[in-house]
Amino acid sequence: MSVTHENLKHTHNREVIDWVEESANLCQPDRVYWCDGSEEEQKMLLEQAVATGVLIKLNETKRPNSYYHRSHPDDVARVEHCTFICTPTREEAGPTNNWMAPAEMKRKIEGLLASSMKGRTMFVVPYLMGPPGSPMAKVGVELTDSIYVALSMRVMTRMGAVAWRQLGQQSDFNRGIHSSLDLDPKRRFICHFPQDNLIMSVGSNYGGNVLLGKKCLALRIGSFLAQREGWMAEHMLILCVESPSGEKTYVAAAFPSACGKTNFAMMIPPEEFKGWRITTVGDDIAWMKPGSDGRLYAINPENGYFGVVPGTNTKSNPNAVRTIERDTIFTNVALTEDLDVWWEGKDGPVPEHATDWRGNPWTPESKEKAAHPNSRFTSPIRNNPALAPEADHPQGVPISAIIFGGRRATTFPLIFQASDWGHGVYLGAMMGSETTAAATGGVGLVRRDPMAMLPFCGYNMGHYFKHWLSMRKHLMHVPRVFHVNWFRKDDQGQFLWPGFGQNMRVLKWIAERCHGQVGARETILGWMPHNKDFDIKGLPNFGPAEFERLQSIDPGEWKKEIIAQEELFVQLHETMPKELTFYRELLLSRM
Ligand code: GTP
Ligand code: SPV
Ligand code: MN
Repeated sequence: MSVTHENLKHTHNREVIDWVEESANLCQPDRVYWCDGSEEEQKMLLEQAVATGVLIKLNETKRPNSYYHRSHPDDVARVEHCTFICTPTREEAGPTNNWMAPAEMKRKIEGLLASSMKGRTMFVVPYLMGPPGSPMAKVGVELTDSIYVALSMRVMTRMGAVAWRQLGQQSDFNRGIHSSLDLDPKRRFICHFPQDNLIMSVGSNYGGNVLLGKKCLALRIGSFLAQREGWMAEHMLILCVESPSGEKTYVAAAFPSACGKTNFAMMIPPEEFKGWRITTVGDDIAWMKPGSDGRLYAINPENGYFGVVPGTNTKSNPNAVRTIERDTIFTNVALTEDLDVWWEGKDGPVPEHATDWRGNPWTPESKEKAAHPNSRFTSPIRNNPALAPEADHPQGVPISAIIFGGRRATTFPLIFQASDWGHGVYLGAMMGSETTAAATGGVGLVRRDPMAMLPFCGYNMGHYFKHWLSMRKHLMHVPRVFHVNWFRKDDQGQFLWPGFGQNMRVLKWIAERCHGQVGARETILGWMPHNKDFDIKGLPNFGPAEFERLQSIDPGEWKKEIIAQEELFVQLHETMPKELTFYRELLLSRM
C-alpha cells in the first residue's frame, strides 16, 4: 500500500479495497481514512472541520450541535451545463442530457484527478440508500477529499458499518469519486457512467453535485437501473395522510427543485382540520416498486434533509423549524453576532448586524441578500417531529396517489385529476415550471421539466416516458394521478392561493378521491372538485368566487401551453411514445 490507510476494519470486500487502492494511487492523498459512521468519529471529524475553518461551531445554547459552512461564492447550486450522462451511445443519454463517450470522459476526469489529493485526506464513505435490510436499498461508496462532504453524507445517508453489512462480499455497489480540485467552475464536471454504476464529480463542493448518494446515485444512476430492473426512481416526496377516522393514505409528489416538496411533506393541517395528520416518509426522492399485492411500494432512500432555508419559519413550515433547531449544518445562510444563523423569512426580528453568506458585513440596509436564495440545511430525518415510523420500513409504503405540480404563475388550476394512468403520465411528462435558484442560470423562466426529472433522468427521456407508461402493466392497484399548482398569481403578481398548511385542503380531496368517497366534475383538463366538496371553511378572504378563479381554464393560455409542449415533442421526436401524442391531440380537440 502506497499511502497509509486509517480505520480500515469494517470490510473485507476485496473489490472495494482494490478499487480504493487504485483510486488512491491515482489521486495521491496523504492518507486514506475509512469512515465507520460512529458517534466518536463524527465528533472527531467535526472538531477537525472546525480546527481547519471548514465549519464554524454555532452557539451551543441557541443551536445545539450545529455548524455553519460557507461555500465558495461560485459554487452555490447544481450545475446542469456541466452534468454529463456517459452512456456508450449519445442516443441512450438522449437530447435532454449532456453526453460524452465514457472512455473519453474517464480519461479527461482521470487527468484532473491525478495527484489532485496531494496534501489532503481521502475519506472512504460507505453508505446505504434505503432502510437497512430493504430489498430496494442500494450501497454506494464515495471517495471524497472534502471533510464537509464526509460529514454531510453521515447526515444524509445511513453511513458506515451498516452499509458494509448490507454489501457483504457482493460486488454490486456504486463507485463514486469526488475531488474538490480548486473549485474552479471551469474544471467542474459531474459525470455519470450508468453501465459501470460509477460517478465522477470534480471541482465543486455543493450538495447536489457532491453528495453522490442523492441526485447522482438515487436519481440519475437510479433511474437507469430502475428502467432495467422494473422499478422507478423519482424526484418525489412521500407523505402519509391520516384522516380523523385513522385511515392512512400514502401520497408521492413530484415538484421541481425549490418548488415545495419539503414544505408539502412536512405540512401541518390548519386548525379547521381537526383529527387530520400528515407524517413525512421522504422529502426529495422516492424509489418505487410494484409489490406482490399489485400495489406500488415506495421507500425514501435518504436519511436526512438537504432543504432550502430562506422562507422557513413557524408559519410556512413549523416542522422544519423544529428539525433545524439542532444537529444541523447550515450552508450559505447569514451568521449573527451571537453565533446563530439568520435568513430572509426567518421568524423574529431582523438582526441589526450580521455576516452574509459571502462573509461580508451585513445590515438591514444592505442591498444584497444576507442568505443565498439556495442556502440549505442538512439535518437528520429523526429531528422531524412529523417523521413517519414507516420511513424505516424495509418494504416501503403503498402509494395511492401521485401528484405532479410546477411553479406556474398562469394557466394551471390549483387542482385537477387525470382521467387514467396514461393521462397522468402525459401530465407529468408535459410539466412546466419556472426555474429557481436550485440550479445555476436564470430564475423565473418557464421550462419543461418532465416529472421534475429534467436534471435527473439518467437516460433517454422518451424511454423514461415509455417506462412510466409500461409500469401500468405491473400494477393491479394503479395510483390515481393529480396535478396541482400552488403558484398561480393575479394581475398584481400576488399568489391566488395561500399555500403551505392550507394545501391540506387539496390533499383532503385527493385522499377522498383515492377512496371513492367524493365525486368530481369532468372538464377539458380532467376531473375537478365540485365546489361543495372543496373545503374552504375558515380561509380568510377566500370564498367560492376565489376558488372558481383558481380553477378557471383560460382557452387563450391553454392554446399557448399546448404550443409550448410542441418543443419537447420535437426535441424527443425519435423516442417520444405515441400515447403521449394522442393525449395531446385529445386535449387540443377538446379545446
Ligand atoms: P428541492 O430541495 O430543491 O428539491 O426543493 P423542494 O421541492 O423541497 O422545495 P421547498 O419545499 O424547499 O420549497 C422551496 C420554495 O417553495 C420556498 O421558496 C417556499 O417558500 C416555496 N413554497 C413551498 N410551498 C409553497 C406553497 O404552498 N405556496 C407558495 N407560494 N410557495 C411555496
Ligand atoms: C434539488 O436541487 O432538487 C435539491 C437540492 O434537492 S440538491 O441536492 O442540491 O440537488
Ligand atoms: Mn430536489
